[in-house]
Amino acid sequence: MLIKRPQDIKPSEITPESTFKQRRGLLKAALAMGLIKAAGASAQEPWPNNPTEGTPLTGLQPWPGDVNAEPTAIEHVTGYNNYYEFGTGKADPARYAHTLKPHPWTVTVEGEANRTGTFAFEDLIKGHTLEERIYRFRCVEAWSMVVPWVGFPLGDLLRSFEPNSRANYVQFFTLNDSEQMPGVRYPVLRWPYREGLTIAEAMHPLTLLTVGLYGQVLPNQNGAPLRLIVPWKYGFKSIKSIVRIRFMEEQPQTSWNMANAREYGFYSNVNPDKDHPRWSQASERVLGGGLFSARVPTLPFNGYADQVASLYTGLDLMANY
Ligand SMILES: Nc1nc2c(c(=O)[nH]1)N[C@H]1C(S)=C(S)[C@@H](COP(=O)(O)O)O[C@H]1N2
Ligand SMILES: [Mo]
Repeated sequence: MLIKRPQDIKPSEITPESTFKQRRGLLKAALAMGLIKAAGASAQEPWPNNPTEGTPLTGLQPWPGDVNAEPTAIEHVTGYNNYYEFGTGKADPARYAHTLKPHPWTVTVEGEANRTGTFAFEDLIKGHTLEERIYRFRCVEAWSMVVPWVGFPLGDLLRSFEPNSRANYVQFFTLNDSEQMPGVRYPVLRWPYREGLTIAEAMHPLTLLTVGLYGQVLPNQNGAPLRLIVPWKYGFKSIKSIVRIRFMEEQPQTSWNMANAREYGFYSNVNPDKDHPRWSQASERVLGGGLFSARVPTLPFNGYADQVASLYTGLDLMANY
């Protein structure tokens, strides 16, 4: 993966960050006063009709597990991206992803489950409570951000398809359309972009089916209209603009593993002890800290070890990276 310097980060004109902070402050105060419940009581308000870039999402529930750190400025979250379908430069997705058409959108569900078929995006999120979760997010290239994502646990959706006893893994595919995605004309990766999780990882309550950030619908460059966020794994496991979900008995192929198996394993858990063959994973650069942005030590499982380490009991994490 290419590494760009902070100067390449495009500043954005719109900065809804102050609005975010105000709203967040109100939510926290309301939580403290017992005016609202921490999770899941009220039903989600309808998904906005034909949302465009920046359309606000309302009725979001705060989440009690937020990382205790200041969120990264929105211009970094939406201006410094990896989305190779729109080019390999960090500024390319913000520049070119406007050609993606995230609405209308369908997702095809197939494989080892009782309920399969093609579903409209709106039907998939209907009835789920959207939460705002501030997660630590770490890229394999040793930079990190703190992002207020919006979504709900992927497992809540997957269970509705009634996976059968052979469903040991779940594979995900991104849209593959050269009309909308100029980058797929170049064989930098195996298209469609694909990723996989064990069924236990996919069902883990931290694994977020993500439809927004900073209280708005997902910008195209961040994977509209729906993507995964798997906070204890390197960013590349968090596949964008998903069109297909497949329940599988055998371990699925993933685009990065197919591109370079020595560098990118199936598990891809954040592990400061396991170097990438070309660089250390012991520390990370916190995005948004300016030219001399802080390097901080990387935490096992990106700080989520208490919640997820038990998924890997008995697995050699140096051999299974
Ligand atoms: N379809 C698709 N999904 C993708 C990628 C990609 O190139 N294509 N890049 C991955 C990588 S390497 C990272 S670090 C994250 C970046 O997410 P962000 O741009 O929202 O920060 O998306 C991941 N998901
Ligand atoms: Mo990444």
